[in-house]
Amino acid sequence: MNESVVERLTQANSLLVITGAGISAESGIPTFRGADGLWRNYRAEDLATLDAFERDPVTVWEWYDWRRGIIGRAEPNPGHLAIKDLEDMFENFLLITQNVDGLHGRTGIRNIVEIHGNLWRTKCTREGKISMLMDVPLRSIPPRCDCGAVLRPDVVWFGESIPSYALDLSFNVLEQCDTLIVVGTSGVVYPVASFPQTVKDNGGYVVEVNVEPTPISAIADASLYGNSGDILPMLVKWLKERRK
Ligand code: BV8
Repeated sequence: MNESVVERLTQANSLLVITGAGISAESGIPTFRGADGLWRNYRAEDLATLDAFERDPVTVWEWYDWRRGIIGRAEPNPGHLAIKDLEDMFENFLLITQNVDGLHGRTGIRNIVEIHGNLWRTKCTREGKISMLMDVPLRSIPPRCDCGAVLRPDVVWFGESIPSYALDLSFNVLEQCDTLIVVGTSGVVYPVASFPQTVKDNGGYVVEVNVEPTPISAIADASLYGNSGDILPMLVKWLKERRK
């Protein structure tokens, strides 16, 4: 483990963690841009849009039903659990996740922003009402609200704005945090892709955890290459030993 990283994390006062699809890869969930990310040869970017949903809600819901089936059988992995440990170790802590799989929430983590939403929630396309829908598989495609209107997944699609509460909270923490660990993201989806640079611009220390270099590697103070399910528990173990 990189000694300077542990040293800097030991001194951190406010820790921000950002995760992407890579944190869930070891739980068996396909990443967005990885080789296993395709479904019926569609690219995620082509399906995760309002336009695709309005054009073909059945196909988009079949894609979510497929993902919900995989996620429903998945468990949080040691990487998710290590981030929960970090929350317990730092008084000022926030997790911003781009993932919509809900796996972080299943660790009991409290200080979390699901900035792209959660695919276990639905929103009525007529009333805007938010509900939980846990059926796996879905009983009808597309699922409908009691009012009869089609439901949509309560996620942020490409071309849609991030909910203002999530953006405001994220921007506040970006200004205040002195340390960022960014895990398992290719760093290509905005606005989250711009967050590590914002932390750097504010004098913060940025650690990247990924299996391969990304655009974030160019600005990170340290890049730890390997599986997040291996690296994060090791980081937590070292931090706990330094705090004894
Ligand atoms: C917005 C929910 C205002 C749906 C998702 C500025 C410049 C350019 C473009 C834009 C811009 N501002 C806005 C845009 C447009 C767009 C955008 O960024 N497009 C990109 C493609 C260029 N952004 C938006 O539309 C956002 N809205 O900004 O509103 C606006 C709107 C329009 C125009 C201007 C302004 C909304 C974006 C949200 C999209 N919704 N998900 C759903 O999931 O069903 S995004 C989707 O991508 C997921 O949430 C996913 O988490 C996220 C990011 O992808 P990654 O997590 O990074 O996943 P990926 O597969 O790419 O990478 C996985 C990584 O893990 C890899 O690096 C891999 O090496 C690593 N890895 C793998 N295994 C492991 C591992 N690491 C560690 N351990 C392992 N074991």
